[in-house]
Amino acid sequence: MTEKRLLVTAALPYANGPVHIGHLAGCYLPADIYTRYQRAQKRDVQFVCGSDEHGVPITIRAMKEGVTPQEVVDKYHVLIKDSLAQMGVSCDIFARTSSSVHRATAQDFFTKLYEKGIFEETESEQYFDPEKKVFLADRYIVGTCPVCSNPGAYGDQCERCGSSLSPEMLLQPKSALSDAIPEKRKTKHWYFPLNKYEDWLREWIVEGKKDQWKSNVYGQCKSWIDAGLQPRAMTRDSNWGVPVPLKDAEGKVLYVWFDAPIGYISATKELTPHWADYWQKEDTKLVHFIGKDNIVFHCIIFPAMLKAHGGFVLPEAVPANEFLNIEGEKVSTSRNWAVWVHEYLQDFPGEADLLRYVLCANAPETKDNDFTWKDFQTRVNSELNSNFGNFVNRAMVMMHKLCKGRVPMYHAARRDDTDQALVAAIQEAKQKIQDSIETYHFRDALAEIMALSTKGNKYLQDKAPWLLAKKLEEDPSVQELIDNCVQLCLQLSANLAIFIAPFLPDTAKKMCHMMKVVDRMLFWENAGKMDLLRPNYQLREPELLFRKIEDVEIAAQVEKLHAASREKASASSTNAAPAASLAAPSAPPKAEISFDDFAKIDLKIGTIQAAEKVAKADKLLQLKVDMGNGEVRTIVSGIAQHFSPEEIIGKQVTVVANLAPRKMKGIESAGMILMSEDSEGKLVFVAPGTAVAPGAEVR
Ligand code: B3M
Ligand code: ZN
Repeated sequence: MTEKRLLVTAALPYANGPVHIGHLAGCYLPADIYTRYQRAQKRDVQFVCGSDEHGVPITIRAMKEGVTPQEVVDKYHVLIKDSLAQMGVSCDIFARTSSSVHRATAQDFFTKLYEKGIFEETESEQYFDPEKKVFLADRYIVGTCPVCSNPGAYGDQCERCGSSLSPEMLLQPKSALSDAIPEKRKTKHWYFPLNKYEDWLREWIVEGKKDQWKSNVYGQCKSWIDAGLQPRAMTRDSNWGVPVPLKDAEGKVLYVWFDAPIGYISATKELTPHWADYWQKEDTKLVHFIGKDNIVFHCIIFPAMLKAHGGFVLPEAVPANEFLNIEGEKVSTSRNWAVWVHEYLQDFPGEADLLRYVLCANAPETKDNDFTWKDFQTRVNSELNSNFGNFVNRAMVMMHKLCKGRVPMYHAARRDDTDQALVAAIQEAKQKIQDSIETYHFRDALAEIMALSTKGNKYLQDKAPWLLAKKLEEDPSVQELIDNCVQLCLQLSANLAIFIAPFLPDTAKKMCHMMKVVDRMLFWENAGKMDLLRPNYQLREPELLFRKIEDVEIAAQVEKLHAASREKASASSTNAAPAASLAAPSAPPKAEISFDDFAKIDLKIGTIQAAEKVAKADKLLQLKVDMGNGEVRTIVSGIAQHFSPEEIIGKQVTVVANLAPRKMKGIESAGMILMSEDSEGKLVFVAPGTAVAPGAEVR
């Protein structure tokens, strides 16, 4: 292991909402474990993070809450910062991209690229709100989804059925700001020519990182590069963001993915006057912890920007995690299907370590994983309590009962194979744990620690000092055997404190308190030592490290999760109305129509005869629907992420039979299927209660 200077970053959370446990498992906990370990190794490490306070998500949230973007970011910056701090995420700075240091840093970066002639200036047509006189990001255009008829679909996506859309595809498109019909206008932007960095990226990543980066990260980068890179606009028309530092750029700001990663640099600047060492000296190891949805920005775009600028180090590792689902379903802020960190902390005050444990033991390091409250309970009760906590507690209790509350001496003359094996196991564990952490395999490292504690329990069981104690009267020298057992168990406990500290910092602290040792003992150089606690040293009374989680607590959490999502669904029963959505354009009931208007719609019941996935469209299914009288229609529906083709065959559905046909992915769709959502926000077909003949009219 090289003794390089280390700079650790964790993705800057958008300050448009609280953080959930998927965020923790995705990048904040791994970054924290890694950094705490590096600090214990006495390495020169800085861990920077902060809130990402620009971009469309923030302005949308502001609109929805009827406040200014600044008010939104002020609120969520504090909430996120507190949640992370209380979870023990020990970043050295939690900065914000609305700071003046950041603005200057991002502008300087842009100017440097501009002066080097890197950017291409391009005029293009973009949607414009003629009433508000602003350009509209795709997200700011709302209308009816052509796939599921959700009236609150966005110009880039329908959050009800998941279809990827473009503004042109929306029926009745409107500006989310004013209800005006958007027009196309010319606007100028500065493009970063990613295509010119393709060869360099190929060499640096495809050839250079093959065996170094995690396969999920490497694979994503490779397919991006193989698909060919395009110039990317690095500016936007908006009044929220870092202003573009050019004369003819009024009303333009830096693209949020241009400024956000520079946030790592500006955060380091705010943290230390030696910031440049961490960014510009070759012997710095830069590690970005992120979730998988941020891979391309951290592995391709930002490095290309750094390369174009010159003089910066590039990331040595980007250990991105996959996603954490909750109770078998994808986290959805729009459906409020999430476990919010600030709520966990309210419900489990002072118990950050329990969640840290479960999220690391079950971290989505190589694939998406599922968090369930039942698993939380099982792991806390049977792994933390019955294994780790139990071992430490028994060691302490034995010492108090059988060794007068003092650390006994070790009588080397009576060492046996079992003792030797335990000592060897501690040393082996140290090596494995450190190798795993250094290669970002935090689950493995944690499992190794738990395995060591299992060995401790087994050792104690085999030695059974409480049985030995019964023989003391006839043979007082048995005390030496008791002493040896308790000695080793206590040394193992001290070692466990060192090992667990990066993962469960509060627990390690408690252990230090019980063992009356100072935090300094937790330095990694002490791991593997068998003289951490001196003989005759008096220790405190043991206290339980963890408590058991009761069934009622779990039931309450599961109910809370469902209730929150039900509430969300009913608060927005007319559409999906996601948290990040625009309440105004979609929520109000539609204008009254005459019966004649209604009578124009030809609603019929159909039966799905066949269904198959549409190539290159992960959201679409192509259906053959029996419309009665021998008529079978092709209808394309954006439900592929909600239903498998097999499960819907034979289902009856309501079809808008006289909707003008539309082409989707080259397939002509003749009609639309009516959908609704159940109380949990799951998509369901609007269907007759009993089977009816296909072709039956809906009146
Ligand atoms: N704000 C996106 C996200 O939370 C983002 C990360 C920025 S890291 C520079 O997914
Ligand atoms: Zn839709």
